[in-house]
Amino acid sequence: MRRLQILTLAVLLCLISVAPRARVSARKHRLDPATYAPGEVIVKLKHDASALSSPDQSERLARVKTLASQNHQLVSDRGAEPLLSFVADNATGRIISGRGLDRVFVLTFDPRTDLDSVIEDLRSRGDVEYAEPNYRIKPSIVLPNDPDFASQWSLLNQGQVIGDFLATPNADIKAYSAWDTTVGSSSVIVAVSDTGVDITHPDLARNIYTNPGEIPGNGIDDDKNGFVDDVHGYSVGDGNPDVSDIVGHGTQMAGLIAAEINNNVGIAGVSQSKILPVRFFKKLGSDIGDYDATVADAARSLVYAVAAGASIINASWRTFLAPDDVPQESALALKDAVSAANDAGVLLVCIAGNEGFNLDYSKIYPASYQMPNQIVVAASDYNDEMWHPPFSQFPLNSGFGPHTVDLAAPGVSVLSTRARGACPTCSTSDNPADWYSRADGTSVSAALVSGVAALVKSKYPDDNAVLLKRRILAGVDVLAALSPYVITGGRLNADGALKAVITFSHPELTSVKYKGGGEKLFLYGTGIVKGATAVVGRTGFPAKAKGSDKFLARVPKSALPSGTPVSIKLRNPDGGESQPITLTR
Ligand SMILES: [Ca+2]
Ligand SMILES: [Ca+2]
Ligand SMILES: [Ca+2]
Repeated sequence: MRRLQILTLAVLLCLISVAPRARVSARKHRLDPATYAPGEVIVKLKHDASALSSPDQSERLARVKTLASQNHQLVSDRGAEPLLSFVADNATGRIISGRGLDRVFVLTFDPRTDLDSVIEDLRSRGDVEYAEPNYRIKPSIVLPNDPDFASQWSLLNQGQVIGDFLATPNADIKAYSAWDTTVGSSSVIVAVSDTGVDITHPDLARNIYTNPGEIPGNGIDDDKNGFVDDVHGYSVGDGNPDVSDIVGHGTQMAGLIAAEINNNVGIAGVSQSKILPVRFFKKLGSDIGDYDATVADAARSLVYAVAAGASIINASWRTFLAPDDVPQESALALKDAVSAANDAGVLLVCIAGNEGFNLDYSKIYPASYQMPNQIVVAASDYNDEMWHPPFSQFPLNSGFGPHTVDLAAPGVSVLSTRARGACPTCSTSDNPADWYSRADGTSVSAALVSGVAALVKSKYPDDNAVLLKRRILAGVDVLAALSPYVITGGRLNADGALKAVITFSHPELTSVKYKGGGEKLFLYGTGIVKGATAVVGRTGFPAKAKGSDKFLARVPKSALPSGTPVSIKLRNPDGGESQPITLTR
């Protein structure tokens, strides 16, 4: 995909012409250059922008370049790229266009350019919906310490000694009890949006997702989803199917979620479900520390995961921004991608971060979008207290937020799989005993929540993100030590989530009618309440009441391609969904 874009760009180089013009920035807070990719700006055009009026992608791109380079010098080799290639007539394309991600472009300016002034300039244009730096993303890495096979206290805590400390019995997620109900279904896909996964690790290999429609290594996008040879996931940052772990972080997440149980090797993950590796961190140089990722890459990873059919996405990373520097709304392309996941009913498990921020006041992304499909996780320790430095409760290591962070889950000294090879936290040993390590942090906590979400989805295959989240939150063990810090006041409990009794509505959709001229979708049914969403294919549109049993959603033609049957259902805010009706325009 990327190669094609570059070819297209090469053809267009002649179009860059205008010289840079210096401008003085009036912004009070200048951006910290360490927080974004040098010279890169993400811009989203309005849907009626003149640059988008051509149906031809090359022509559109040329016009975007012209627009962007009016006052500033774009770099010549990759001056403007679409965030995601527009493939209108497949499922991926409709997910992309559903939230306008086909109108988002990554612009690369000369690195000496004053980006504050570029952004100010772009924001002043009538055609621009938003413009911002391409912020960097960091995985919440905590270096592992020595492996110890004695126990996985997070799953079953019997009061064992952990390092120099004594654990509290039952400060665990009750995985052993939960496994009496289910050990997880292989039809549930959990995307690990991360640094890659060691897919041949002996404790992971059999729980890695295989794309049934893709023939490996033939250079052809056999299943026509827009990604060539994506058999075991994809590397969306580098634009190739190599998902090997370049940092070691994603492999830890994968093991926590779904390491193989009862195989006489290593550890047990929470759920025997399928891991979909979606690498968005890019290798920048030959040094093992040379890797990076941006908001653009992270947004691509979420779209890929949704299109590939994941029902849960583990997002154990956050924007690099220090909360004091963060404007109220930022990383907006990532927000669009989270919206796309929300539309599709895909659960996004997010971290509260490892810096002790109170997210009620400090913004970190994606956690701070606070959308219905997001669950935000803090780290607790083996005594069921918030993760804190040794011998002192303050300040906390774990992020928290009594109004913004949903629950805590074990995140201290938790054993998981370790990637093999050359990467910052990889093992180079030939001894399989070294292919495990302990890790700390909210990344770990989020992965355990993703594992529990997979268990719940295994028991309730029809659950969407909202229902999965409600069961997980209803199932927590409420603990006095956690109550001041998280919304539920509790720690993850797998057994509790499986057994939680929740009530939700059962809206009924009786018929649908599309009036193409005005792009109006009328929905008729009962039990539909205020705030309902019309889910068309995998994109959501607000459904407004027009009388007692009639609802109206404004749905563009692109969501209902002529001659293609599309499933339409209604989703109430409590997560209750109607049966779908298939409509062909
Ligand atoms: Ca493919
Ligand atoms: Ca292929
Ligand atoms: Ca195992």
